[in-house]
Amino acid sequence: MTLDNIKEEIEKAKTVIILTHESPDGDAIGSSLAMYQALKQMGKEVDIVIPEHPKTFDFLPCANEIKKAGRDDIEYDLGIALDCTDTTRLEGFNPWYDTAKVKISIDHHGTNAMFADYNYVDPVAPACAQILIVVLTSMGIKIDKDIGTCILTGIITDTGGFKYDGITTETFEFTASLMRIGVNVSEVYKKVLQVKTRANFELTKLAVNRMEFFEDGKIAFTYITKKDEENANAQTRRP
Ligand SMILES: [Mn+2]
Repeated sequence: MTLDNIKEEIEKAKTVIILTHESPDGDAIGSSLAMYQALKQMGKEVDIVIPEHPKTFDFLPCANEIKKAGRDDIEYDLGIALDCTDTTRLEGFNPWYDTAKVKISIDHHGTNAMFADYNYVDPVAPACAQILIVVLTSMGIKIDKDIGTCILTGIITDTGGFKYDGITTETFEFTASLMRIGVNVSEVYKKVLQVKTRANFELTKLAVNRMEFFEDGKIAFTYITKKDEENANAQTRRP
């Protein structure tokens, strides 16, 4: 079974690189940081590479350990892609994934291209982070407050705050179990969905000002550019 293979490969690996999709959201970052901490708990030499991400997620445990690039002096024993439908979405950092001796992908998109050696894809899960509960538990990892906060961030982001189709009884059971170990669910909720950074506000302003309506107001169109994001200083970039 895939899950057994994944467990086995993770146990065997000494060096691991964790990657996620470009323009990472809370699920991408939360899932990656949860896996990163789990592998650290297991004593692995692990790198998490996310060249830039919205500042909203700077509060997450271990966010300051995220790297801009992988190591070029080694070929990683294992590459893990999270929340990622295909390798083109790994952007310019797929060389480290491509050269990894074994590749794992854990994802919840029905369109996943099954590009890895071991693909654990559950299209019914509302977030990649929710799949990690199963994966990490099967690996014997203790989901502590920090790992739980990262997983919760992924779930809250991808369910729009528990409101989209796809949330399950497990979503709430897991959230309840996090509350029991002291995770402040309402604080995470506010930080992820309600706090507006200055950059966020500036970008919203631009988007609203550029909005155009078509088809009798049934369709609204607007945009922001990469340049706008840079001007608003919206992203945390790794040096
Ligand atoms: Mn996701």
